[in-house]
Amino acid sequence: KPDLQAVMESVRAQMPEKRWQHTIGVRDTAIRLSLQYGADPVQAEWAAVLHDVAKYWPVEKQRQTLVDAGEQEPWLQYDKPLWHAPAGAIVAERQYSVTDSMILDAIRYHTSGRPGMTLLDKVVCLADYMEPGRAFPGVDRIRELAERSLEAALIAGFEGTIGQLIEQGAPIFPMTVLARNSLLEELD
Ligand code: DGI
Ligand code: FE
Ligand code: FE
Ligand code: FE
Repeated sequence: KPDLQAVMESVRAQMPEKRWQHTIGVRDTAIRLSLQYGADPVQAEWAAVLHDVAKYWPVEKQRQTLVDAGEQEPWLQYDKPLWHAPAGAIVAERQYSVTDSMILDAIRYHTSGRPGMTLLDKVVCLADYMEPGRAFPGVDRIRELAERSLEAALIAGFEGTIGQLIEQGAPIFPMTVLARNSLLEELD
């Protein structure tokens, strides 16, 4: 397995300090949620450290990464802020030698979500929404919901994102809608 400390230094060098602090917040939160809900904290830490590795790459490099990898999902037909997630999964595998498909998928779907999210997917995506550095309207409610239900908290997160996109007149990546529908079915 690759060395986490070395990967962290490399990831840190590819982003501004503020984004690195976000990454640390996601890592700490993802580990805590893992212990609370029974995910593997080691998988959560790896996914968290790498989740935004491609966030500050030029969008053209993000696009090229997806094209070169023969990505099947139509990410490129939707908003650019979606691209860094699958690009991050590709670089985690090819550049950082991560072979665990659970970790790679948690990175790949950390922005969009997906139907049938795994426990690890949920922990990483939710940690991304609620890490201590996040301050957007509704984040406190997400943190409250996270104390009793990963699914309810994530639904609130996606509903906030979808609401924002609608307000902006922006398209919604269909997988985000499917992710929310799937989480609704999981609620008791
Ligand atoms: O990378 P981060 O800022 O830590 O967080 P993220 O990966 O969740 O955010 C990416 C942005 O993508 C988020 O501000 C909303 C935007 N976005 C654009 N279109 C969509 C979308 N997010 C989702 N979930 N679905 C979309 O269709
Ligand atoms: Fe992200
Ligand atoms: Fe997110
Ligand atoms: Fe993030």
